[in-house]
Amino acid sequence: MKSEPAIIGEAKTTKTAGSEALFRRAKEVIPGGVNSPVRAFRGVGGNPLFIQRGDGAHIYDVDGNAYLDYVGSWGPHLLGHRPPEVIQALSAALELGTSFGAPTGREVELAELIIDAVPSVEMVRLVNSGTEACMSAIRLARGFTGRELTVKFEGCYHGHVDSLLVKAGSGVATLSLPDTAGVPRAFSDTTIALPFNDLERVEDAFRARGDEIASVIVEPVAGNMGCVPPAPGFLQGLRQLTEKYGALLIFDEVMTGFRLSRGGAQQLFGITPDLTTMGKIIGGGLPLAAYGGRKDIMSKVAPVGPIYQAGTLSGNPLAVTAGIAMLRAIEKRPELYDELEQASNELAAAAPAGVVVNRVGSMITFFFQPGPVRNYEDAKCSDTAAFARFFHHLLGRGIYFPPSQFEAAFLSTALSPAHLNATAQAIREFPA
Ligand code: KE4
Repeated sequence: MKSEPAIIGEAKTTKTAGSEALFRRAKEVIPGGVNSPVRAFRGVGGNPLFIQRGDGAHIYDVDGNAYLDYVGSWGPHLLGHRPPEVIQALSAALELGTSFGAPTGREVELAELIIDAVPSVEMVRLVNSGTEACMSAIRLARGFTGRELTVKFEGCYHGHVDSLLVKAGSGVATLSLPDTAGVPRAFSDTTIALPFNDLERVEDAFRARGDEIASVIVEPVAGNMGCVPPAPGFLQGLRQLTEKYGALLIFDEVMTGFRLSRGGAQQLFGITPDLTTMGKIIGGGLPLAAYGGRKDIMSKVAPVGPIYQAGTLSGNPLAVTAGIAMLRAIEKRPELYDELEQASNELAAAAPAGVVVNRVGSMITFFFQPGPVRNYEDAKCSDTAAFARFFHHLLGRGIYFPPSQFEAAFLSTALSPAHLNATAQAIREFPA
């Protein structure tokens, strides 16, 4: 085990020549020098750090600087970097090969683990990304209902699915991009985007076009406009409206799945969706996601049904191995969710004056505004320049937060009390 870095949280100047040189090279060959826009630090200014490795609660950049990691690869690393169970399983799996394009027993095992953990999932299909999972789930909903419209919520992000890039969150919000560049009007017209937490507007949409709406897709706890919890009764209201009008309720739990509880947000809030998308944690840091739900719906997916979805590397043996190790490790530690709830409460208590904190379990966002933040319009009133100063204040103290006001920070079980104390102290020292 490599030695822990120097005490985190003390202001220090950091050498970043290596990252800067790599960034210059990267921008010549990769759009914006990154393979995903939100990594580019456009939301906070400055240049992205190029990461050499991760271990436990830390990531280390190419210049040797250590950071407490509150991004966790945008969610997968619930147990911190390189959890022993995952690394050992992957090392053994490498001896068996990487991909076969044929079914493997491990895929069955992971499917069974997901079904055992997530209350509403009776059958599941493994894919490679959350985008694929959400794209497939809304297609399945259209095919199953024979309807064409999808209801989504402003500020929620379900991957770069053509028809869902309408008032989307995450990188789209961070970069203030026009919603539908490159997406034909015919696609975006199949999506109705409504304010999150506004049940009346959902009811109005169903009254007006209920017989055309195939599904409502929602992040049950929004993370892509920053963390925004569901208002009391909102999720239950969506469940009742979709049942009343014959539409499917899709919980996008790519971020919340296995993060907020072993059964995800649906277990935490006691709601049973028709379909669920998952990702991030279930791949243990490797490319793996899934969509699943009622057997009568999933049985419409090819090759048993007429709704096609496929993938060369779907259920990839290495990713599945990491996922199995992750879910088994989580299963052994049911107390981790209470521990992370207390940990995020400690950070929230350190918030500067004038900053409102939204959090659910290990998802937390410091909004630089008095609040409340209940939806995307509220979130957009935040002082993003102040957030950028906060981000760099923490970074200079060896603490790596998401480089955007419109993202959730993630806590991992690898964070020790000393790490949390140092982080809370650094937050308190932020000059308001
Ligand atoms: P991916 O295609 O990025 O695996 O998953 C898309 C997705 C779907 N649904 C939810 C709720 C998500 O949060 C995501 C992806 N999350 C972002 C971070 N907020 C990924 C980070 C990035 O785009 O680089």
